[in-house]
Amino acid sequence: MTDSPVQPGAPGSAPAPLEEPTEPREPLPPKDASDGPAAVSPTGRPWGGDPATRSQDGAFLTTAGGVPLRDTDHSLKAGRRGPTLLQDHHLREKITHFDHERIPERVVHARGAAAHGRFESYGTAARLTCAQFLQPDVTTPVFVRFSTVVGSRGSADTVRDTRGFATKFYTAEGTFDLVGNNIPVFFIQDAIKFPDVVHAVKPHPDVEIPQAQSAHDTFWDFVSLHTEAQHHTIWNMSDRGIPRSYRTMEGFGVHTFRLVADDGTTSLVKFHWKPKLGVHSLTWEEAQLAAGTDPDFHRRDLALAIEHGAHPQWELGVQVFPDTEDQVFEGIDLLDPTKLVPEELAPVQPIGLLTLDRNPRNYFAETEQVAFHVGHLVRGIDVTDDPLLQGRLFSYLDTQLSRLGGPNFTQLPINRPHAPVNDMLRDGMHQTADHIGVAPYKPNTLDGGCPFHAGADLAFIDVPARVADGVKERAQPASYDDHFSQVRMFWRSLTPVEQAHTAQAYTFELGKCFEQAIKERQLQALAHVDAGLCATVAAGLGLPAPAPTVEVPDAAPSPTLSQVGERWPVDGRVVGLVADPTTDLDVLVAVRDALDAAGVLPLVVAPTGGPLDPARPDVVAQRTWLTAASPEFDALVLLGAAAPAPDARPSFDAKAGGPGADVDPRVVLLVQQAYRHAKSVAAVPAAAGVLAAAGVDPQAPGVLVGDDVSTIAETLLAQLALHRAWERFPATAV
Ligand code: HDE
Repeated sequence: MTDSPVQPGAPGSAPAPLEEPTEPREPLPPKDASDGPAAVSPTGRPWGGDPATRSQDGAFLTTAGGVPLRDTDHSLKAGRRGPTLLQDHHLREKITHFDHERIPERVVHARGAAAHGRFESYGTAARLTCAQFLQPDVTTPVFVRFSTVVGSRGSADTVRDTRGFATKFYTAEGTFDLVGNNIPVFFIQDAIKFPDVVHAVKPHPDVEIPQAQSAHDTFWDFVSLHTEAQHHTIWNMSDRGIPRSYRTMEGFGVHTFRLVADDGTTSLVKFHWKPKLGVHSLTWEEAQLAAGTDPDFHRRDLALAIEHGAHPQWELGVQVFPDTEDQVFEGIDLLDPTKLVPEELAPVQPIGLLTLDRNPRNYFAETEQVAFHVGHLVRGIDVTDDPLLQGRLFSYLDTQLSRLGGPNFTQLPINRPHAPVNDMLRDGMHQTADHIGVAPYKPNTLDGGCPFHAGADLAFIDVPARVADGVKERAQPASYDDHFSQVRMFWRSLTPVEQAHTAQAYTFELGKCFEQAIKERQLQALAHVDAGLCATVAAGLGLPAPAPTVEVPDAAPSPTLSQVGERWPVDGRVVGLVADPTTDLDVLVAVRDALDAAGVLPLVVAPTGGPLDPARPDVVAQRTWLTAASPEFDALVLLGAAAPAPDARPSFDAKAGGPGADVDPRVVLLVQQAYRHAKSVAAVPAAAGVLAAAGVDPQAPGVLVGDDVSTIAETLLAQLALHRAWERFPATAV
């Protein structure tokens, strides 16, 4: 025993206490830094580069062990034309590491994009919760990851799907994760159904198609049978399923949470993120085009906006409900995650501001390795008995074990709490901490009783909430049985044009199914939502519209659920300035400056790359007629006649033959699509022929012909604030 490193009572060690200490003592002295010696070259000069980040700014290539290398392009061979030697330790290290570069992608939400930022608390929630980060004037660093749900890591951004909106707050009291979606309700009421709904929406298991789509038999088979999914499904079929940008999405905590104030009083809340730029969507055709022309549409949009200083912002708000024993508000069961509470009944009260202002440095290290967990809660915020949330409390920890390879994922830099960590969790795969002390257990005397339990003023609060009386059973309350009233409420809250889009989405998705019985069953479900919706979809499918078989209680519409009708800031909107060699560059520059001053991003779209006029290096093409794609632009300004450029491809020529032949076919296509998607199009008189070739009615709402720069800028900005010229959509009455 004499060579044991720590001997109670030995000279130089802390005196051995006879009983378990009751007071915290001074912490143990820190060990020497285990970083190893400073990085120096064999010549004694520093290498440069940061050894901790292993970045690429060091002077020389080394092995993982830091040995400088002279050649990484040739294997070590027995003769120039001979076999490669097993001895080549550099080859083996390089290839072995490469072989293991991938980790399992997330089973859901595999494709994502993320950013760093800050959360500034207004302090308005201080009366509801003692959570430190929600007190007045507290700013907390955050990392937010947005995602699609269904597709795999390499799928497209603009598919019709729910979007994840997960926020990690690195608070001074520990990490709080708000792991939400852009849709306020969920497909299922009980976590035990999650594998079912996910298996149904994922590609068919035999041939693994379709990728990132719900438009197939297994999804509609499930949701038409499991009708509690109908509410979430109608949100997906509405324009909410195809957001314009992550920056223009709402976020929802979905479940009801419980807040605890300093005096112990509790309230029930639902969390909402409200984007400062408003809630906007793509059209279905835009979403499909973008999935082909730019599968990274949302990822790019977020990264570019942040890089250009258009930092997206969301207000965090709460709907607050009394913590009554039944946990029901205005007849709505707060523990049922398929129900929302209309904002007209419980307004969203703002409690803080989120700003995203920094892109990740390394996608894998941050966006891929970030691990969210609904059980990452802080003092003052607790969960409720929502059976979906209860199951999630298990799943998020469990999934990281296979995804990140063991239980030490909170030690990864992106997951590291910003609060001191004093746990007694030890060892395991990928352990990087060098724990000090000999007694990772409680009670102990050998580490002076450390770590001590925190006092009531510091510790996480498990609210002593009453557990409902009852027997142990696999069942749910009767209030969960209403699957249609809020679906109807959502449908009735939409404007006619939004209803038309939703009906088209159902028709498209069911039109992709093969089984007649599935289509008929979903039509039956729609009959319970609205007879008009059911009839429109049935007509599109060429099937009879069934009559409802159950009575669905009516719910008043909730106008806040519509995305149409308000004016929003235009920051970060993108306008294409379509120019050619005949364009008056002074007009172009004046329009560009006016838009730029309003926070809009004008991009010059020219026949080729480079300057339009060698004498004007201030006007350079950012897109060419070949690379421009209409989904990228929120509006167009046509600044020239767009005569066909020599590289216009024959296939385009053929399509645009006839009346438009004197306009470049790629420009015609760009304008046609923008017009069809109800975007604003302004044209100087010299470009009137482009409008004609594209079939644009110069009198249509959102179309302007003229050369007065301030009128062009003002009209465009006013239109952009509305998102689209909604009147241009053929809103067939449904
Ligand atoms: Fe998730 N979910 N989920 N989910 N979820 C995951 O965790 C799960 C649910 C949400 O950007 C997984 O780390 C179950 C609702 C987001 O990293 C996994 C149930 C809501 C993200 C998991 C749900 C969400 C996830 C996969 C039903 C909105 C991405 C990888 C009980 C409130 C987070 C991972 C990120 C990710 C399980 C339902 C949102 C498997 C069992 C409801 C935003 O643990």
